[in-house]
Amino acid sequence: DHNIDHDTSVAVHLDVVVREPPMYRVVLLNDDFTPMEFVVELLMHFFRKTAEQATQIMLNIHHEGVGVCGTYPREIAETKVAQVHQHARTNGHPLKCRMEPS
Ligand code: TYC
Repeated sequence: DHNIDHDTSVAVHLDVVVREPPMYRVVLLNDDFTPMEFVVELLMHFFRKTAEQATQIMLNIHHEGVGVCGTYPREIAETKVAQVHQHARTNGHPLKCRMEPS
């Protein structure tokens, strides 16, 4: 009969495919002014690094010019960049933070 609602009388087949979200690296850039200790403490606080991990990452940035702090889905990466800039500006440092597709 043409009045039957087939959505209520027939089981609808759903192929549910869950994929990983696109990921972004959050990187810090070197500069000549931001104190090393400030960068280490920032890496511990915002990127959950140990003191040893944070020191290694900071020194890598100091020597290479750029370094990866972490890799996150887009919205989380955007929040990390904003938090780093807010924290750096509040404390009078020119530290730059960026995100890039990974
Ligand atoms: N180059 C800075 C100094 O000598 C330290 C520094 C490290 C700054 C990493 C920024 O992302 C940075 N005080």
